[in-house]
Amino acid sequence: MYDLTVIIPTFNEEANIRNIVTEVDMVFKKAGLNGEILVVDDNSPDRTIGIVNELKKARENVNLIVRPADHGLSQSVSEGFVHAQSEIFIVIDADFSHPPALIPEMYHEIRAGNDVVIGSRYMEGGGIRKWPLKRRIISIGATFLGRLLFPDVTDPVSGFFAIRKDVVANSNLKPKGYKILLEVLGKGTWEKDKEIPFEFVDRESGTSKLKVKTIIEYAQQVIDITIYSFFHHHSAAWREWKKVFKFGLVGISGILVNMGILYYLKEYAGIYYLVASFFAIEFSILNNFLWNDLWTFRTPGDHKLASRWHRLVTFHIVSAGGLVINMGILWLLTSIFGVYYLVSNMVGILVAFGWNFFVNRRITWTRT
Ligand SMILES: Nc1nc2c(ncn2[C@@H]2O[C@H](COP(=O)(O)OP(=O)(O)O)[C@@H](O)[C@H]2O)c(=O)[nH]1
Ligand SMILES: [Mg+2]
Repeated sequence: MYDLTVIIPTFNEEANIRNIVTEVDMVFKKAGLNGEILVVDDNSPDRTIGIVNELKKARENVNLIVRPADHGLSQSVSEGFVHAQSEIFIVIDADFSHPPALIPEMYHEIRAGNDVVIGSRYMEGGGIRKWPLKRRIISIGATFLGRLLFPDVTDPVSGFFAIRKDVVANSNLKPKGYKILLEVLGKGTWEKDKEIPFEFVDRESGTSKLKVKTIIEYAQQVIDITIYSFFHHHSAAWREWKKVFKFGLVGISGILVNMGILYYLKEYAGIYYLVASFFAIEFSILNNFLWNDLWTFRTPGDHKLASRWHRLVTFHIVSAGGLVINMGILWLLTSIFGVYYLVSNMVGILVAFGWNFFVNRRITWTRT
């Protein structure tokens, strides 16, 4: 039994495979790790398979799976999960876009109790070198979509990550396309994650296999994970949905507070209704803040947040933005497009709700 398994998916990597295997093995030796290297190849027509077979002769910790059918990066990685001979898996590209030197740190973070450790390009200290604008835009779009499901993860589509075996052992991964990490986060069983920054470097040798089809498959995957989460309440995406529902309930309570205070101040205290409304709005914001702080976004233990005053101020600013969005849409749809004002207002409320939730989730109640 090995300490860990480094899974390397390959397709036509004859220019890189020897170097990456050698380097990973050197990292093992330096860190004193008894590691397995598992190459999962999609029956490459080039010399990849031959080279790995040669490497296997000299090193008994190198293994190879050749997949004759169901071609695909994610499928290959998840087949690697099934055949790996250890309890800790690390996935890394063959083309040196991911630094093997980080392998020991990822391994130790899993040993320290994290279920998932992600090499992140999008957190402080991370980055991307030598990527054309088109790739950057696609990646940012994919990351944005992925963050809707996992707002705490800065790089939910990274190809460089480590997991504990139990995370995927009983999950029914149906990966397609490129983004195996998103599938693991969506359908795996995990609580604690940690990200480590790294600088992604585009390949020097061989070619990328990203195609338009990949982008369409990715959108399907996001929808699939969303639907899956509705029926599997242990999933991390469901934890996120629960927050959306709670946020919505809190919003409704805020409407009641707003109406009640407006009515009271105007009818019983005789205050001019616009002045009364100002107080009603402020009280509803305070009401919502408290419920969201103590209930919706209550996080157990070690997830550090900004100070409560800080959160209160941010929440006010975001709420003000929501108000502007709501009124802006109401005005735009009604006065410019002639939509019935109650319909416009409904659209405005929904968009403002989306704004309030996501921005607060990402800024006010994000972990520091
Ligand atoms: N098994 C397998 N590996 C793949 C496939 N497509 C890409 N890879 C490997 O996955 C890693 C990342 O692929 P790459 O084309 O560099 O993607 P990019 O870095 O996003 O441009 C490399 O190690 C590839 O050899 C595939 O269909 N099957
Ligand atoms: Mg690459």
